[in-house]
Amino acid sequence: MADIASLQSEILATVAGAADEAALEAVRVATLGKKGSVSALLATMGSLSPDERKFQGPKFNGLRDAVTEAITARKVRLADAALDARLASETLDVTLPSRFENSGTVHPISQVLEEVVAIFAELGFGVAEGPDVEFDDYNFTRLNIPPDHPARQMQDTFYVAAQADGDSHVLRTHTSPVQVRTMLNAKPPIRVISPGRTYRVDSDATHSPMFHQVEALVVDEGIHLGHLKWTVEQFCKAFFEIDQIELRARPSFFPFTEPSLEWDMRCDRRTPGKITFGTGNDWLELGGSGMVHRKVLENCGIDPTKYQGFAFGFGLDRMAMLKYGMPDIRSFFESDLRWLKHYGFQPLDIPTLDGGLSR
Ligand code: 2NM
Repeated sequence: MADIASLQSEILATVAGAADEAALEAVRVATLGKKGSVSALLATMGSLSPDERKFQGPKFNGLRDAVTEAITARKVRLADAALDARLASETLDVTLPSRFENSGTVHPISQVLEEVVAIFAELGFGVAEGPDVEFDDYNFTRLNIPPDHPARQMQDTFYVAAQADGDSHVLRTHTSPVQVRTMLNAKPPIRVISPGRTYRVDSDATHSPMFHQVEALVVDEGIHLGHLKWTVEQFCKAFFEIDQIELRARPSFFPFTEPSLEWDMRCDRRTPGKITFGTGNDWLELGGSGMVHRKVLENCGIDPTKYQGFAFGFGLDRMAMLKYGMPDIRSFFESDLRWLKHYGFQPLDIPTLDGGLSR
């Protein structure tokens, strides 16, 4: 009968010496495999007398368990070492461009946002942001929108369930509350745009319950309608990339501006599905504007006897649709890969005024 203790230490030494997973597998086959040394020993149990079996059985089983355990442990060590070696030897160049067929595209809204930011940056405007879930106070009250104003109605506004702080919240219906926050926190001169998501209870081909707005705000001494018109004009020329435009102002009403104006741009829509800007006999609605109401300035801690302001706002989605000829606002939010491939922009084409906004 073999000396089990010395057989075990011999096998464990071989296990410990196995240099890789293949060598270890060879040891396993040679010991625990069908024709292995340990298996052969276990096979002799059947021919032992009951007394011998009682004596040798536990030793055989102990040997098999010790060898199994040693091989398993060694296997884990070797696998870890193999992974470490692989990680050390393989490198991944994350700066390599992706394959064209796998690369994503810049969403038209992101592209148009970049274009708008670039245009206003050139004019000296900063970018201000605020939360989508906004205080009722900032979204309505401070903007001179009284409690009974139709804009507050449940049919138009997404109200948010009461919060622990007791304040009333809404999903902002415009980005004007960002302008409120800006005026509360900064001293004139103020020149900011506030791009972002806005929410209204509305859905059809030209309205989405979530859409994007950009508003511009200028507050300083001696600001007047001329500054407003010039800024709208500069923006439109740069955004639509045309030198000659004609703007038309219509009187309007917003609670937060006085006077209030809406701007149209001359265009040609005689060919169905196509708009040309600058010439033609038609008018395209751009957005609303006005001189910031003195009550709004007061509500935001600005002295209306010293400072004046103008503001205007437009829909980013609408601007994208007009510039790039997209017929349905809902397609912006459907994540249809074919649509994104068709209308999306290349990630490295950053819009600049001198390089061209929309290459
Ligand atoms: C518009 C139209 C007219 C506007 C007003 C203000 C604020 F906060 F200064 F009062 N921000 N934006 C404004 C004015 C927005 O969007 C159609």
